Amino acid sequence: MKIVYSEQHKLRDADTELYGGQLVKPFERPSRMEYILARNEAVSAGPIVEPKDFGMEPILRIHDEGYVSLLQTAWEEWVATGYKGEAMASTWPARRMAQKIPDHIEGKLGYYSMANETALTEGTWKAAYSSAQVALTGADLIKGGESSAFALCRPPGHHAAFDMYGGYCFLNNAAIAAQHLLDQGMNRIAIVDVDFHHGNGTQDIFYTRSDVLFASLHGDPRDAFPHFLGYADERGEGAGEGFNHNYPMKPGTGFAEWRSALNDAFGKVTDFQPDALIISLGVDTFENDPISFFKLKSDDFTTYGADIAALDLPTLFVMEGGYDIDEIGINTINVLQGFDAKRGTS
Ligand code: SP5
Ligand code: ZN
Repeated sequence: MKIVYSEQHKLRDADTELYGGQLVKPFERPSRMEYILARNEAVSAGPIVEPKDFGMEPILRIHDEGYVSLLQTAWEEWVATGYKGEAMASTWPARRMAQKIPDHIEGKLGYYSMANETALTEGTWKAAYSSAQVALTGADLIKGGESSAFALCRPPGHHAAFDMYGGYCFLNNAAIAAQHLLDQGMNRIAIVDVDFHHGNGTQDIFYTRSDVLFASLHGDPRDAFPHFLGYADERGEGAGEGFNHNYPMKPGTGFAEWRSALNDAFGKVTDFQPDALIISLGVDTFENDPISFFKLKSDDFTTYGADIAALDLPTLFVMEGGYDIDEIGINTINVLQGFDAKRGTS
């Protein structure tokens, strides 16, 4: 399948992530893409294609205008204050506090974020914009009749909500792609999020809607980031009731249990009869991922790639998380190869 990719992701290269009380080099860093590209080069899972530019409109179909404009100007505003480090919030509109947008950049960052491990930096907006265009180009390929495509997005997107960044995410690439497919005439889209972390942003964006079904398999929020969303009793609201499905799982969860959750989610997808399937593809479920606690092995990624193909739906893969180690290349490409082998395509 075609792999959409742009070098522009390199503009997102933060120096700092707040981790365990220290500022460390971020887990979500440019070299992640090198592992994936190198593995693709070695086994030829698919040709690399450049993204097209769909402009701001499809981004603003999903995200708040004030939020997007903050992302565009935050770095300049931050530098103008005289602060020396990378831009990060230090206070939030928590319980019983005013939900008003402050004027000072530090307050604005708190208003528009849901986590503070993620620093804003000079090139972040451009990289996030490009990442969204990569996803839109993938969606466009599917709309144009390709049976599958891989949007190799970076930075990732699934933690980004209507008006909040965090969890290494700024624009919700999968949600933007889904809305684009609907706006191009499709009626129903299913998004299955297999990243280790709950896709809180995607859930938030589609929570009251019945035209996008969302299912997420993830570390139980009692134990794992993002901690404040992803419980099994979150099933959607209003018209969206019954169109949101969460599968939180405990530390140490292995492939057998994970796969049976996937199978359950696929039952919901099949009943929904979507026009297309979007997979939020994070490979941080791997046993050696540095920030996660599931126990998937490299072969398991091939196996579930084939499971996805068996649904027999036009399928867009959108890259999310997976950190630090050579295997993120192997595991990501294994999903595509498992899928292609089952479909009899390449
Ligand atoms: C896209 C994506 O995968 N985002 C993940 C963001 C997670 N950021 C917070 C990480 C906190 C990790 N705590 C892990 C303890 C491991 N010993
Ligand atoms: Zn993740």
